[in-house]
Amino acid sequence: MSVSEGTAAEQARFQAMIDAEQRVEPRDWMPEKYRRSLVRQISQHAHSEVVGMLPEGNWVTRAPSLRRKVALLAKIQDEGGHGLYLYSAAETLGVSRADLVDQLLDGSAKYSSIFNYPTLTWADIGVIGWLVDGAAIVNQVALCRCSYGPYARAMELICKEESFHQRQGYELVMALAQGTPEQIRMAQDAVNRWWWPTLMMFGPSDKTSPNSAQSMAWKIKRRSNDDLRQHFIDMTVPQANYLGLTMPDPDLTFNEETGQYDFGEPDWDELRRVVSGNGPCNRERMAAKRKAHAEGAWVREAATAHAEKQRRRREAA
Ligand code: FAQ
Repeated sequence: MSVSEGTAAEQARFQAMIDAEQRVEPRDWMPEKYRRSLVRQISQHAHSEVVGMLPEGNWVTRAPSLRRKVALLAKIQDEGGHGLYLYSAAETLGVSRADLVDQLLDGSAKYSSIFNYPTLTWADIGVIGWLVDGAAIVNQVALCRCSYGPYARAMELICKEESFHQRQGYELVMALAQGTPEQIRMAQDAVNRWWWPTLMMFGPSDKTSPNSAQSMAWKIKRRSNDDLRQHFIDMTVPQANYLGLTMPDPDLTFNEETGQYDFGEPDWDELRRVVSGNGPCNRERMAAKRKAHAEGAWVREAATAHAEKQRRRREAA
């Protein structure tokens, strides 16, 4: 990997690759700002996957049946795996996973706002699968065409697993929506609490998103925040209609002319508050991550010692 300011020829070759839809690989020369923007986005994405295990982990011991418990455990394990792929993709850009994790733990790195909301009832677990994984897929399908090879390839595998997560969430919510009046009420309450935070996952509006224009020009991002949000809404509202559930937005209406749903304005102040560390569960999430990291220190030490012993053995042979 070469990340200097670059010669005119290197810059031209990089731009030609982007224009020709060729993937940039770790050994190719790339502008330093392109590299840094990728490290920023991929590491935030990795942190989101691992912090995202916490709200769901909260319900493992309370899943209502063995079948639901197994599905939830498998999903949470998948999210941990996604974090590992993504940390590895970031490492191809010359940063270490240990440094990225330190940035998460010292509070200097961001992770998705959505994981700072509490999971109050079992219905929240279904709604996370249906809405949160649904939103993640819409975003990540576009990222499968990201110009940086290792990130795009990680996205392809992750999208396949997220599709399964979304299906299990939808099936769980359907069971509740077809259940007793109390179960229906619980499902609707979860939708009411998660709908707006899910829409905020796509980031600020295009008018105020500082990174979008450059990321789109470099083909890191293929679709804008607002474009993806609209696509998610158009896809999801008919699913809610089928379930007999409603979204908590009085302005949500189908527009016959555009063929899309019109919707109300998300509370951008709330997004800013949550992203800056003041959401309902930010402190709890970070405390849990710091505790797990401290308690796992001996595992990292043992694995490093084992790897070192293996290396010496190979050298001696
Ligand atoms: N939360 O200029 P933009 C999942 C930040 S994975 C927190 O628009 P950009 C799987 C943004 O980073 C979910 N921060 O930024 C799962 C930037 O800060 P910076 C995660 C946010 O990068 C499911 C600043 O605001 N997915 O759910 C948020 O062009 C269930 C300005 O924003 C990804 O990370 C937010 N919602 O677009 C796991 C996908 N929105 O860096 C467990 C990859 C914005 O300048 C259970 N990432 N910010 O300091 C992306 O597509 C993009 O990075 C966006 C933001 C769309 C998130």
